[in-house]
Amino acid sequence: MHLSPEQTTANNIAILGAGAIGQLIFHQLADQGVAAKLLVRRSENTEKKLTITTLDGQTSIRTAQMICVDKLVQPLSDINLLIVCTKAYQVVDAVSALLPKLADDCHILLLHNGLGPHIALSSQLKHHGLTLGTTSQGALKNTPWHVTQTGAGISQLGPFQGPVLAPDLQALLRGTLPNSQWCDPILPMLWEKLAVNIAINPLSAIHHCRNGQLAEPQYKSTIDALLKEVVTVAQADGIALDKSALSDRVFNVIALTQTNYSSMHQDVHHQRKTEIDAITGYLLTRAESHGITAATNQALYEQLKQLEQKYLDA
Ligand code: KPL
Repeated sequence: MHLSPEQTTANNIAILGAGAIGQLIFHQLADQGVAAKLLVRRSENTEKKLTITTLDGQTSIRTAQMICVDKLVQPLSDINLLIVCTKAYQVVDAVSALLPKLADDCHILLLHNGLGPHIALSSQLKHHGLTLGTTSQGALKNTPWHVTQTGAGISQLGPFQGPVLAPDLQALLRGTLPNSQWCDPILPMLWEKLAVNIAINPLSAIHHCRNGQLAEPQYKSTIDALLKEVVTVAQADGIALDKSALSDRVFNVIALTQTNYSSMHQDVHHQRKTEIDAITGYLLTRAESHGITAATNQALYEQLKQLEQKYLDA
């Protein structure tokens, strides 16, 4: 199926980052009649054909307006929502560089893995509303501009700072992201998702295994210790988490994604920088600020950093 590009509404949305999730959301917005612009690095300001294969096996091709952030001359004054889908370690630099080009009333939604960039950004955002979110939708890139949706997942969004996202944009996002919820407060939800990533990502990357293998008995006590530390640090941060509910959630995700390789496993496998600093690293930073030791997380963090350093330095 080939869809025409004139799917515009009064909502001017830009997606920063054209990874699998950024492209998936581009197509999901197009299904709602919104032609989002894609803000990327290393591209021409041009139109590109983007292809998606959805869970039901249907393939669609759409035209996207690409804007190269390194070649921005004009302000992006017409954008009223910026959805940030970059890697966690790119968020602060990428958003900071864009801020002077955005209108004061442009709302920002962070939709990356892990936590942390919201703290660094919050002092820079004088006027912009900031919404935080998490999505467990699955998507893989077959080629740079063809994504395949691999799992339905859920999305949770909620206000963090400044003006709250306008009701029509909230409604649009709720209609765009399948199984999505508006959560106020949002931080407990983001901590729960962080706990899942803390339990699964470093272990699967260090042991070169699929998520499903972490259900084997030899990993049980480590996962238990990792989650106990998460609960303690979250508590000190004012977030109450239930250890047994967290553990159920982690083993449920392990079962549901048993044949998948975690994103951190894939990053290590392809010798890319990982998101460990926004996952385990965030927990350790919060632990340190409260004078708490998180020994099991600390040990995995160091192991993963050593692994990563070997190929990043090579
Ligand atoms: O979010 C994930 C990731 O890989 O980053 C999980 C939930 C662990 C699924 O693989």
